[in-house]
Amino acid sequence: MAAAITGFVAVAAALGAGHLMAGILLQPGASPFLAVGNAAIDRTPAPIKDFAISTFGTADKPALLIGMAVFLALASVVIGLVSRRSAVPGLAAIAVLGAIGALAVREQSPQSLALLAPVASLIAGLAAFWFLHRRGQPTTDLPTTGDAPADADERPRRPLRRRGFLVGSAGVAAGAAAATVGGAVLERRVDVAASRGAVGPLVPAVPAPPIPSTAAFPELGTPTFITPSKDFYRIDINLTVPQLRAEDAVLKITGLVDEPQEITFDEIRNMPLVEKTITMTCVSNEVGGPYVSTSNFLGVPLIGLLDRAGIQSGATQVVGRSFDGFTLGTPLDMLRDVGEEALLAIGMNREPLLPEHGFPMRTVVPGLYGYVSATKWLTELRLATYDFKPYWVERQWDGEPPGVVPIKISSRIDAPGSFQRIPRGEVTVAGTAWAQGRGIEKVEIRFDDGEWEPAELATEVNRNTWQMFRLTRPLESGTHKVTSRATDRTGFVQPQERLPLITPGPTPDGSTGWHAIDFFVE
Ligand SMILES: Nc1nc2c(c(=O)[nH]1)N[C@H]1C(S)=C(S)[C@@H](COP(=O)(O)O)O[C@H]1N2
Ligand SMILES: [Mo]
Repeated sequence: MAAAITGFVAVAAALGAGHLMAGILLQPGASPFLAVGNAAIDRTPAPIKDFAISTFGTADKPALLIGMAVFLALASVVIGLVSRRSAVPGLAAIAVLGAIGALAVREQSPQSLALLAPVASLIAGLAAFWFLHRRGQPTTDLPTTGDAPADADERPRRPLRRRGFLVGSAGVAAGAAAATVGGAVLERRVDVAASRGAVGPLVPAVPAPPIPSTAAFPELGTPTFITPSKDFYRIDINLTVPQLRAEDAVLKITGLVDEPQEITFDEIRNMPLVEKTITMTCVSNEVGGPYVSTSNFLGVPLIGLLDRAGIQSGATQVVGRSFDGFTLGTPLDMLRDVGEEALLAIGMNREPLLPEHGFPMRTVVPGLYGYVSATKWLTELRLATYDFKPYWVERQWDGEPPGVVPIKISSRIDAPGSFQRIPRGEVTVAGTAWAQGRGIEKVEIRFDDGEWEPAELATEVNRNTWQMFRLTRPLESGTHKVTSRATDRTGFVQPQERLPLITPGPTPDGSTGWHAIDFFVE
């Protein structure tokens, strides 16, 4: 028991010390535990990452952290148990864990100072293990043992020794907890909330047209037309939200340009802001899935900023780089096609971006999936060729033409819910369809594999947003199935064939297939 506690508490001390030092350094990413998690994410092959996203949804990161914590807890107990006789295996194992932490921090953190965190971790882990191991050893000579005859003195001293161990391990555990909390508190010194609060009201020079109340049927179960910012889907590779203050943010425009630029957040904030209503979609969204949301984005036209720098003729790809080093690439000609609609955004719904959605600035390109267009925590736009391989391209999700495809047409039934029981009488089916860039021409509904019937479309807002639909029919009691399919303004019909997201090769490039729901009429 003492051996297990020794291993467990020593590893906790190591993690706590690392977290505290990361807080002192103001580099959350230097915390060895988080760095190992981020390094693991970087190494996860795209299909597995995709599986994680579709299984755990946005909880994939807590799931990873909990998994790591459980693994470490078990490993630490084993480390303690195998060190009952000698401290050497435990010390060696802690040194190995420390080295893994240091390697991960070196990889994940651009600054060499960050290495102080895993070093602190290592020292704390070794010291705590050594200290507790000595106290937990019934056969080790403690200073109080003196040279009294073993047999006579063993009985009265045992409880004392055990108490010494328990007090020692409780003390170390409390220290580890305090260090962890301290690290978290210290990190708050980068006060992104205050920075965001200080941005002040964002008023567009060119507001988006108001959303008609007839554009959605939330009373029937469709989403509201504009997604409340806090409910906007979130997808990124980050375990912790990158903390970049507006006052520290500078956008560099580099690469194949005549005049490289450095534009501060304040300069952008003081440009005439335009507002665009755009529906964003993640390539990992399964048919019927939740990774699609709509916002009034506020910012300045992206292409105008790039043209200001003078794009050179060899450029084919616009690489967005994020504060944490993440990169993505947008084909320049696709960006040009979208024209003034693509934004360097600083706001959503008239407020500064939420930290999770890229505060202080990000890009948004209507019609393209997020992973090839929507860099959050943006720090640089580099005009490049396809020789540059962004994060996901390097990991097999093809970003080169024809790899970059426009967002695929899709429709989703939001009501009735899957397996919902509905009172006898009329059934109203309502849902959402999108084909950003092309617009929705019609949505058809079919009950129980019967004839397709056109649904009523809600008022269209613009071709870059989703469009709601509804249809009411009397249905007999029993189990029913309802299927939807949409057609875009070019006449392209949402295909029936379901392409799995997890396929070998340069896919996924977005899910296809019809959405169907089973429900029950009483
Ligand atoms: N810096 C950064 N930007 C990123 C990502 C990321 O992992 N890091 N993920 C992209 C993906 S895959 C999507 S779908 C969108 C999601 O943006 P949201 O979280 O604001 O909805 O952000 C994109 N921008
Ligand atoms: Mo995505």
